[in-house]
Amino acid sequence: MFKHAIVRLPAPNFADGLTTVDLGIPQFDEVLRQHESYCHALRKCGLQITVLDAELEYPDSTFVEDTAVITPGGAILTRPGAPSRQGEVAAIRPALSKYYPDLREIIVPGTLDGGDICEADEHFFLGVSHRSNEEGTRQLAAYLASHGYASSVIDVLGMTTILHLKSGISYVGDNTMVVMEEMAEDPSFSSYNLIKVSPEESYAANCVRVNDRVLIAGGYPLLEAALIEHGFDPLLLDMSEFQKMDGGLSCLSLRF
Ligand code: CIR
Repeated sequence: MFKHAIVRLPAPNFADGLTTVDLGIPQFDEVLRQHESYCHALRKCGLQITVLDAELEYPDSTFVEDTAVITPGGAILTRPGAPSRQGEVAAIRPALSKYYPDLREIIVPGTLDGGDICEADEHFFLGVSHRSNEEGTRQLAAYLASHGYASSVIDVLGMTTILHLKSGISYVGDNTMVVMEEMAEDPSFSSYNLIKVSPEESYAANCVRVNDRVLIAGGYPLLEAALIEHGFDPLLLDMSEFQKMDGGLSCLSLRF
């Protein structure tokens, strides 16, 4: 069960952040509205939320998930792979250290984005991507092992359609993995029940189990129906403005 989440308000220069997609410029009033709905959804799932102020210096800083990896036993700050995002880590530290006084950190030459880390109960999948390097995943694996967690690496460097590992897979509990069709044959997932996401709905593969609900992006009826069929209770969120900046649903919060 999650009890808390940390989110950060989008800054007025949100549209100046990094993106690889060509979906238009996010409309700031709509960005704020969608962010507010996201916070409302987390509260509805029973979470107490810390809402951090917008950080003008870091237009991508509303994507807080990339700055830390949290386990039931402790938390570790990351070292984001995009140089423009590395300062976000110092900005999240005070909020996180209230809950995790013994914060660890990924250090040079490691790079790691939280979006590359998928926790599936006692096992963590660590993505090597254009943001997270092997050294970063090696440091995280050692940290996780010291807390009794197993991990394995999945290389997504060759996948041009996703930014992070979790853009393509999400663990939703009950031994079930939501997975983009093109990753579904990966032997790493052979012991899970798979909910496959068709190519036209691939953005929705990034979803989040929060207590009794699964938060998913709205407008993806096949995935919504598949989740219901598997006994999950989806909660739909409008994500269009975050999608324009390559942002998935999970990256808007740190949950613990
Ligand atoms: C970036 O490119 O870093 C941001 N514009 C989007 C980060 C999304 N993070 C995530 O999905 N974990």
